[in-house]
Amino acid sequence: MWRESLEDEFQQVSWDFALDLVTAKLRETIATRGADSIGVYGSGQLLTEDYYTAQKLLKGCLGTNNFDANSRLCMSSAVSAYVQSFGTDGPPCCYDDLEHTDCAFFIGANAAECHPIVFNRFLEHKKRNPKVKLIVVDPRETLTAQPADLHLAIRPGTDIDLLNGIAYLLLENNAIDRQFIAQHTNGFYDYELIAKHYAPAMVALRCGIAIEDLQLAAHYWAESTNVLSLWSMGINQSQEGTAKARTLINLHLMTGQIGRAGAGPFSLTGQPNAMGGREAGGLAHLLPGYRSVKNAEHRAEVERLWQLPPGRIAPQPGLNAWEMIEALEREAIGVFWVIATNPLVSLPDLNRVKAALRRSPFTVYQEAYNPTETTAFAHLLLPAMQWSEKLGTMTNSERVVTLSQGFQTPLGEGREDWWVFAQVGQRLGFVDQFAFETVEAVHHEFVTLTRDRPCDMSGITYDLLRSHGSQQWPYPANSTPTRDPKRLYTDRRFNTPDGRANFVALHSRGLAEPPDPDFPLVLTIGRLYGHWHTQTRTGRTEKIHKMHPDPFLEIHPRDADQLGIMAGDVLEVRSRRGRCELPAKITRGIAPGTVFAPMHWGALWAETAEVNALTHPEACPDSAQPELKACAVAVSKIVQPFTDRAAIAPEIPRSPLTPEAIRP
Ligand SMILES: Nc1nc2c(c(=O)[nH]1)N[C@H]1C(S)=C(S)[C@@H](COP(=O)(O)OP(=O)(O)OC[C@H]3O[C@@H](n4cnc5c(=O)[nH]c(N)nc54)[C@H](O)[C@@H]3O)O[C@H]1N2
Ligand SMILES: Nc1nc2c(c(=O)[nH]1)N[C@H]1C(S)=C(S)[C@@H](COP(=O)(O)OP(=O)(O)OC[C@H]3O[C@@H](n4cnc5c(=O)[nH]c(N)nc54)[C@H](O)[C@@H]3O)O[C@H]1N2
Ligand SMILES: [Mo]
Repeated sequence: MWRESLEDEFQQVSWDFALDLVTAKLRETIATRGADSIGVYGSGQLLTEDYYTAQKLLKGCLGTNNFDANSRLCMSSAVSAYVQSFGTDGPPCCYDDLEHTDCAFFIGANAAECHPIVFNRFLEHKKRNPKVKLIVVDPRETLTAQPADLHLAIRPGTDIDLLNGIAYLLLENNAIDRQFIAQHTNGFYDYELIAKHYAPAMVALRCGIAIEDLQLAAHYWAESTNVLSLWSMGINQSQEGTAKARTLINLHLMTGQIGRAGAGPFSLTGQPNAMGGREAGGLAHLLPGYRSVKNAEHRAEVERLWQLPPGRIAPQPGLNAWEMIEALEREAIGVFWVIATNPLVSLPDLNRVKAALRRSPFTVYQEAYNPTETTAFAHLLLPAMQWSEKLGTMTNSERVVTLSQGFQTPLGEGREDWWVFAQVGQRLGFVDQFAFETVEAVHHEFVTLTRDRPCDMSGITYDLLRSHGSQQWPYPANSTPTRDPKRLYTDRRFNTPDGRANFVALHSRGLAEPPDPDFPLVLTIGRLYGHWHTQTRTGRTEKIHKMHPDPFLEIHPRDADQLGIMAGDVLEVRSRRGRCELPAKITRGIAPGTVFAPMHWGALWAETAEVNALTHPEACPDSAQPELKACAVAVSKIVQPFTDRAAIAPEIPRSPLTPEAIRP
């Protein structure tokens, strides 16, 4: 569907018309402003083949690295931490480790709700082996924290204090692996100097926890043969996301807890194919096969394999997700192309995002559903098939590649995302580069580019996956299929030039926007068991709607008392950037001074409950991942419970509000 301007109604057009229009708009903007005036914003929900085809089109044929993905908001800090500590990306652990560990250290991860299969597998192991410990580090008493032996309800943003505090105690008790440190790492001396500043009393005070609990955490680390730490957004979504993850990796390096069953730092990825996106080069600084756009050899290899002239791939990283918004503000973008993500709910500082998108001369939105909050800001809507309707591969957190085989008849005129990129590529004149007849041909070409790379999967074919099931990389040509998972770094050689892993020596910087007298509370935002992100997929399901009918704000009774708030009161939540309205849920399950809201209710699903209207885009300098987990807010009551609430927050709808709700 297409419309000339955001004020017009959409009219239905043919695929031919739509593809010609995209091609013409791309040509026009390249001719007038250069290829860097194109911005493509994709998603960890694309299949690897979709991702790969887009990289070839943008980074190869068109010569702009302006392809970024919502994975920037999700796991880019984990990527940069692995790269800096170990030399390359790639979680070193495997899911079997859940059954070999003596101590699981979940930090900034509510796996009971967000990775329930992982979590239940660990809980079964713990039930069978009651000595196995569970430590959970989270400002909230989540479903993950409830069965824990130790829950450290730290203040948001104090993870590095806590981790350095644990390091202090491990050093003091000589519970470190000096031989491992000496033979396999660099930089320990500097880290030791830093850690010595983190005496227990100071750490406990900063984190808002008891000294005994800190000591117990260090004791569990010290006494366990195998410690497995599992982290997710409470670590990554921070202005010091990379530093947090690296400091966690420090603990594994100083105790030698890596490269064997049941031990290691395991980043839990969020989206189904976030890992495949990394392998295919789906961030603005990456190229396929765990390569970097900054590396001249990598660029030359990829140019050769893509049959492009030397120098075609630009040596500088492209615009990341937030930089694309800033470029739209400057009117430096001619074509903005959004695929498989709903940025009008999920990006920070939504009011700014909305204003930026109003300035976009041509926004293409390639989506499986209509409407979403983002359709209101698009000129062209391209209907996409989703995973259940199409064929292609995905990789999970333990590096296992699965062939996802569609099982539903595709709806309407939806098409595969890779097909759209290939069509546009051909229309732009790259006929040979996009001569793929099938998705299998795309896959075959992609795996060729992984040969001799850390994520080598050049031996993986669709036939292999069909006949032997999912396979784990590295899987070079002529490998033998197996269901036994492999760990990385079992030989204790890392992917750095000297084979040693790197410590980092960093002090805690805390939150980008700490609370102050005007905005005295820290808002953190996360997920609920039943909903998937922006509800496009879960909001229309009656059972899920019953499970989580309304958005809410969790607040501690102490804070509620001070503000005269009762359960069910409708609250105004304000930050420096915006406001929203949420019913109060009073609970001791959240640390005083912190409030929590779920991320799932965009403008289509509830009135005035957009929590990302409050958040800010301050990001980690290494990963550019924004601090979506914390901003300073003020909370006040606007309506008594249930009295004239309907006037302010009308019935929460079961189906989306009318598109009027999201008129740009
Ligand atoms: N049901 C469900 N499951 C999902 C998803 C979904 O939408 N719904 N989405 C998937 C995706 S893409 C992702 S990325 C993952 C996310 O999975 P998780 O990261 O586990 O989920 P979140 O709820 O975003 O955040 C986890 C926890 O971080 C805590 N936290 C906040 N600030 C801090 C802090 O400063 N330090 C620490 N240590 N913790 C903090 C929050 O209280 C929260 O409980 O889930 C995946 N799985
Ligand atoms: N404050 C705050 N903000 C957050 C987070 C947070 O914890 N706090 N979490 C961040 C994280 S980790 C993430 S991952 C994002 C998620 O945020 P989004 O990516 O915006 O969330 P989704 O609702 O998963 O959007 C994916 C869209 O892709 C469509 N889709 C599904 N499959 C396909 C396909 O195959 N092709 C195409 N073209 N479309 C498809 C779906 O219909 C859906 O509309 O939110 C981020 N924003
Ligand atoms: Mo995510």
